[in-house]
Amino acid sequence: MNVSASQRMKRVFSSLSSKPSYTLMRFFARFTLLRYLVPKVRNFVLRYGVGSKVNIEGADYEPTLFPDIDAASMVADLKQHGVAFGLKLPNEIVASLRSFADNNMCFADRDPASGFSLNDRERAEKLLGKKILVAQYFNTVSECSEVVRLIRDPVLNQVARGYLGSTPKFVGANLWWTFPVDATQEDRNRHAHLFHRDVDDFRFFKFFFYLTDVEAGDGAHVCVLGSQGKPPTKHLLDRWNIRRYSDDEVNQQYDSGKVTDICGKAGDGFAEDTWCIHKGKTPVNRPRLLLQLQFALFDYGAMHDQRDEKSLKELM
Ligand SMILES: O=C(O)CCC(=O)C(=O)O
Ligand SMILES: [Fe+2]
Repeated sequence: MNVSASQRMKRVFSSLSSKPSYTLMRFFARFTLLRYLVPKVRNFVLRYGVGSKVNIEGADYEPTLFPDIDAASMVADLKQHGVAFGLKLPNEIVASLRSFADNNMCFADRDPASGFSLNDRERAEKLLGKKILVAQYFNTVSECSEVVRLIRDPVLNQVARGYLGSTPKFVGANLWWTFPVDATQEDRNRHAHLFHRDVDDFRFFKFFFYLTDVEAGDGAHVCVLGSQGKPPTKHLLDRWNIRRYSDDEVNQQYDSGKVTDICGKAGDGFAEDTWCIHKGKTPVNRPRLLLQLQFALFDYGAMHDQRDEKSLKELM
């Protein structure tokens, strides 16, 4: 899957004209100095009263779903390891999110034109002429009250504020299935099943909640502890390159104890700065349903799952 230099340039120019701030951030946010400076400048500007203070109305007043969580220790773990464990959703929230997933269309390959109901997956695969590795729901913030409840949760917001070092911005919810199929390499690459790091902002992180049990073989998320800013490199400039990494490269670069398959029960959650090296494993046994909530400094409009209802089509 070698993309030629001219194809790459074409992509960059088209992205620059459709999403200029996001594209520029993707270039600059790979540099450590800017990752350090931009949050400081943003803080300075916020302190002097420019810009909004909290983007989720009332975030600090709702009762938390995580009364046993020590936000400060989660923030410390996130800073040290790039990941922090210990979140647990109440059973009734898991049940409601599962029921949302059971009763709404999901979209193969995150394509608004490829909607199908869960029990129609086989038919959808026939219509698409391929196995479906990933299917995502859209408009969860407007359609699913549990997602809103989580976005507003004071403990999650406290973690976000602590880790980002200033007023957090909620920038997107994503809820998706990963199915145990013999997926093409192209789909595995497209759906983040190869090691990579995300450049989603100068500082950002995500909460992940498993909504199905995830044991070995069920598509665990894999994270390399402490790998923030330390990617495998083939040569000097590769340090600033954003690319996929092979399993071999990752296993050679880091101590085996650092490469962590995150298994868990339905409801288990963790926070991760995906500037760390990470990937999703392609499941071989059971499907995985995952809810992800992302917080950052700036909202480039690129991370959310909102789609115009009119663009959402069921596969026929
Ligand atoms: O499916 C996964 O576990 C990987 C997802 C991922 O790469 C991400 O959320 O940034
Ligand atoms: Fe990622």
